[in-house]
Amino acid sequence: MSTPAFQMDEGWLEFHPSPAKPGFKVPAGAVDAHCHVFGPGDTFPYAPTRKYTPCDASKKQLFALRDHLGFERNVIVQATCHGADNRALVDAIAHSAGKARGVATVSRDISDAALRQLDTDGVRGIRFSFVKRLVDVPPHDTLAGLAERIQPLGWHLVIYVESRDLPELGEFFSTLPGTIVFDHMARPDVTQDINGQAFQLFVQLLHHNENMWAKVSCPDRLSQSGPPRIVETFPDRVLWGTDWPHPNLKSHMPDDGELVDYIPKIAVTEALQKKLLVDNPMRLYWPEETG
Ligand code: 0GY
Repeated sequence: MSTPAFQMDEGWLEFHPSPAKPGFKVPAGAVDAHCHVFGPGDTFPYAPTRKYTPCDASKKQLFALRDHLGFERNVIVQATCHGADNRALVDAIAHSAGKARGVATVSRDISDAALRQLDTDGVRGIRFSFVKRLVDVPPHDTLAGLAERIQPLGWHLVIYVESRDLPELGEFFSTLPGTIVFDHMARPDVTQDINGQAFQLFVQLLHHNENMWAKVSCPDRLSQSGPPRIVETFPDRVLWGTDWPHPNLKSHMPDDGELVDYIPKIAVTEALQKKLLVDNPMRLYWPEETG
């Protein structure tokens, strides 16, 4: 047997090997708007600057999961373990028969021509992570400069931040141009009440900034005090994703079928489910197909 190019970190859990078939049937045209591909490391090596080494999770496995869960499309989000090397992401989009688009990570010195090439490749946004266990966060002016540069392409920003850092960063986020999507509802502290100050700060940010959206993903990371009512409050600015292959979960691994079955608890009517799973992601990622 050949040795893998990279050994995943100790304590890491691999994604669920045989997720259940969900009982909840997602609407036609549903988009899994937050998922990743990892490597495989022997073809697409992990970044030397990474803070973790994942298990390989290929495009083929992702597309099989998409079909199994009843989804039609994926938005593949560049994970920090690949740094600003978007080759695995672009390769996955290229092999998706038009059923995937992507969110890339780029460095400050990327040329306009390289940005345009990513656009041709199916990228529609860039991601900034402010999660210190995952990245060394670049200076704000670097990020603001990149945010300006993507506007002519019609792209948006995806921000991964933890709620405890929102008091410090919320004002900066309010100065950024264009649409901004927050991953995983800005990772609320699940030991605190959903009506408490920390989560309400995030809700207020969305109330005050109509360009801000929320991914209501990751109940596996967020559940303790019941589902927050974000989908009802901001029905046209929410997205949902599996977060497959669920990086950095060390104590339990969710069954992706069960995650899909959770959707009706956070999007409680058929109309809301259609906005969350079809209309909103299509508007952001396949706008040319929407009216
Ligand atoms: C997620 C969550 C995590 C990691 C990343 O890019 C990443 O490395 O996003 C995490 O560890 O919380 O969105 O998949």
